[in-house]
Amino acid sequence: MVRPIDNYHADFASNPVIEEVQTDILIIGGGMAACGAAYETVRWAQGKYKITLVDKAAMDRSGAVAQGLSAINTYLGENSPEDYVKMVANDLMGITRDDLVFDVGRHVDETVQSFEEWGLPVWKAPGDEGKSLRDGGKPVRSGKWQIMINGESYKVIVAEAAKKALGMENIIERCFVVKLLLDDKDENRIAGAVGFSVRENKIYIFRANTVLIAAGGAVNIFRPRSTGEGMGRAWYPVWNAGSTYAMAAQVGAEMTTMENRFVPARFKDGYGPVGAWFLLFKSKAINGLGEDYSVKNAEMFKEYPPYGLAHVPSTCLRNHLMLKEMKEGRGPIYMDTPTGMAALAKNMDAKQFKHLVAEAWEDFLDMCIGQANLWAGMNIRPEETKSELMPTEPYLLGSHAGACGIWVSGPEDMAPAEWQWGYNRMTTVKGLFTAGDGVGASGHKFSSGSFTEGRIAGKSMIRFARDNKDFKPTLAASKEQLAAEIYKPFQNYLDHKDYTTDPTVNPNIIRPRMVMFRLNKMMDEYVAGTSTYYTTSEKLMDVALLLLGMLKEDAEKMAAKDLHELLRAWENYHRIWTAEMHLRHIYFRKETRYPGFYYRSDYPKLDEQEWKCFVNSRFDPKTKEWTLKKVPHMDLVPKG
Ligand code: SFD
Ligand code: AMP
Repeated sequence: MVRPIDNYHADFASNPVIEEVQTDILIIGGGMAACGAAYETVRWAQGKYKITLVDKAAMDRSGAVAQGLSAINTYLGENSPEDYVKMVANDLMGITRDDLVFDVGRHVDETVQSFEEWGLPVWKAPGDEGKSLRDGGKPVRSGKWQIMINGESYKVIVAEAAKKALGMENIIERCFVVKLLLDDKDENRIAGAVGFSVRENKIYIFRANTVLIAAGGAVNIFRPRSTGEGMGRAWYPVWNAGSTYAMAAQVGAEMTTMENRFVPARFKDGYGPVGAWFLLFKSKAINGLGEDYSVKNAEMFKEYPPYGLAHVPSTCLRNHLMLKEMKEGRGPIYMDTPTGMAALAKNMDAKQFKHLVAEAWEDFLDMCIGQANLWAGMNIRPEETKSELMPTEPYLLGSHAGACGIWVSGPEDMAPAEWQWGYNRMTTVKGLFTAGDGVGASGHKFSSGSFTEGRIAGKSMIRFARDNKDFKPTLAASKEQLAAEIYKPFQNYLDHKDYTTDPTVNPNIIRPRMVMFRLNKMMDEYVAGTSTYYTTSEKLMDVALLLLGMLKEDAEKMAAKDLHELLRAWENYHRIWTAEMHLRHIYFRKETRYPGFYYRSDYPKLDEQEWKCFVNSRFDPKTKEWTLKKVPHMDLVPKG
């Protein structure tokens, strides 16, 4: 139970227990990538290194896979890694790192086969029931890359493997990591991190030789469509607040593709994913007049380069076609579930059809329970009633159909010299690694690819630890200084709480909820959120920069009355940093690279000549200044 600090002894804010943890390898996060890293580091450590994992929540149900999933979206099977590279490049409008994508592609199947061995039920083609993937069992494919699973307990199964590998004595759950620490003696060298318990009056100071930052993507940067009574519903996990991007940027890691975002088309209000409906249940999305707008508007694709000649147009362009209908008043957009299911039912008997209906519900019960609840509440039977679709608020992530993240060193056997500086998946900060949503310019990893990338990074970290075994981390700040910084929102509250009787109105302090609302509104209105149909311009972003500056100033006065609010305060600091990067990158890229995800009204076209390149940024921890630059793009796998 979270109690307000007034009920604690008065020195709660100034006198936390401080636990110092010395470790060789620190894994921040307990999601898919972190579990992969835990599993793999233990394999290569051979008992010689101490490995510690810290998660803000409980690993069994933390991160994006908390509710489970109904499909694994990256399983190559009969497809080649080269083909996978082309698909990813196509989907992300040509600007991806082929070396990183290829690396995931060549290893991902082994991961999925292990998941099955650990107990994850994978659907099998008729005749292959009972035959494992590793033994050549054919999965039920919903699409070229996707396979179906009974995945309600997906995360529990994956977390169990990681926990067994590491041992619970090396795992700290319910500790929110606030910031990374650089070494005091060696510039641009990671030395540790600090965090706080969300349950106890306790602060953790970690000293480490090498650190993996794998704390997922960023949600609630933009005003969500679900406000008021629906507040709290989102497609991506609300508890991932941009910690990966913010903490890495703060210590000077080079970031990439932060202008990218993911605006998923989802079942309206419940945020149910659409993939299985398009692919497995063969449904079509139609406009309010019943027209298949993907066919009707297909000419619009021709304006954009067919990068990888993939068999489906990119995700942002699919949105682009849908938005045209919405803007021109031909909404609402529907997923025509009855027609899709009726077509499938033609070759089915009554029992098989009942099974199909059960699977339709299970798709959501496995990964997005709120959507099934909404269906029940709205009297929707998918075999009889269409469901509305809607493009959601933007999310920042690097593992789904999005590519923002950190710039990392690539695999030794594939990355060109410019993309390689020693250790696979190491950021530009020595000893700091990342994976999953953290790695930029290489989306479409999904759950399986994120775990795989965690494994790749983990193996590399062991090599780094071995090569740097004499390193002794030195921290610049004292433990008391670090504790005071983390608990500052408590102090702000204690110092000013009695000034007014209304706890939400106080001229001296601001509550985390209000800060989030301000950020959400500003990003929505000026940085291409839903209220402008994802449109912005330099002039709008000038206002955003001004407002963000003021918000940052006020956020210094964020006040927390209990541990829960302290968590909310620090999530907001991470969100603000992430929002700033997103804004600065969109500002810098003077074109509309991702129509359907965002539009620059002052540069409405995609400009292949000037902008077929990465945009990278760096915050200098010493000067506190941002620099942005273009970085040449290279095709390592031919795309013609
Ligand atoms: O249907 C801190 N995803 C799907 N992947 C698939 O393979 N198939 C699907 O069907 C997918 N779909 C889907 C997906 C996600 C969601 C939410 C839905 C549907 C509803 C995507 C994958 O889940 C995603 O790509 C991976 O999980 C990404 O892995 P990773 O490791 O990068 O992120 P994470 O799993 O969210 O883990 C983050 C961890 O960090 C912790 N954390 N810990 C300490 N301190 C901090 N400051 C922290 N901040 C965060 C979190 O607790 C968590 O452990 S579908 O839409 O396509
Ligand atoms: P989603 O449910 O939208 O997250 O998508 C799940 C998977 O299906 C991802 O691999 C998507 O790229 C893919 N997908 C979603 N919609 C479509 C579509 N209309 N056509 C082809 N693939 C899709």
